[in-house]
Order: sequence, then structure tokens, then C-alpha cells
Amino acid sequence: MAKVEKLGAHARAELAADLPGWTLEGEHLKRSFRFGDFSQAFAFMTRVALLAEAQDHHPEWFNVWNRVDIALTTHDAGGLSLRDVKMAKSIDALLG
Ligand code: H2B
Repeated sequence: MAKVEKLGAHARAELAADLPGWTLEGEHLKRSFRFGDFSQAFAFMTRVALLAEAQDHHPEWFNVWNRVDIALTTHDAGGLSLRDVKMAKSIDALLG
């Protein structure tokens, strides 16, 4: 995979408007999701896992029962990159 650039300050500042629902915490884009039950939460995780494989970009995440917390960052860049923005938008698109 080609070297990927970290987002600059200007691009970072625009993220809040571009990705409502996500928060910027240090070098991570974060969002917490709630579902009706574990089965729905895990079904969502399965769909995200397939996206992650397709994009070769994998989330840091935490699940307990109906809750899925996702944190996106780009290890290859040592921080946030456009890959994280793309993944966040793809995840949002899963939920309509
Ligand atoms: N996921 C994330 N979040 N960041 C990366 O830099 C990354 C990844 N790199 N998934 C990919 C896989 C890399 O490790 C492999 C070798 O392509």
C-alpha cells in the first residue's frame, strides 16, 4: 500500500462539518453506535468488517451487547488520513 499522508490542520478543522456524528479525539475519529440488541450490533460489525477488508483499512473498535464504539486512525500515516474519512462515510452509508 502506498504511503499515505496525514491530514493537515485545515482538513482536520473541516472534519466536524463533513462528518456529523463523529468526534475528533487526538489522532482518532470516533463514533458510538447503539442497536436494538447484540444480534443487530454484530450484524453491523460484520458489514463494517467486509468494508474494512475491501478498503484495507481496519477499525479499532469495542463492542458490548448492543453498543459498538469505533475509532478510526491510519497506522501507516501515524494519524488521521483520508482513508479514515472514507471509512467513516462508508460506515455512515451502511446505516442509511
Ligand atoms: N488499518 C488501519 N486503520 N490503518 C492502517 O494503516 C492499515 C490498516 N494498514 N489496515 C493496512 C491494513 C496495512 O497494515 C496492510 C499491510 O495493508
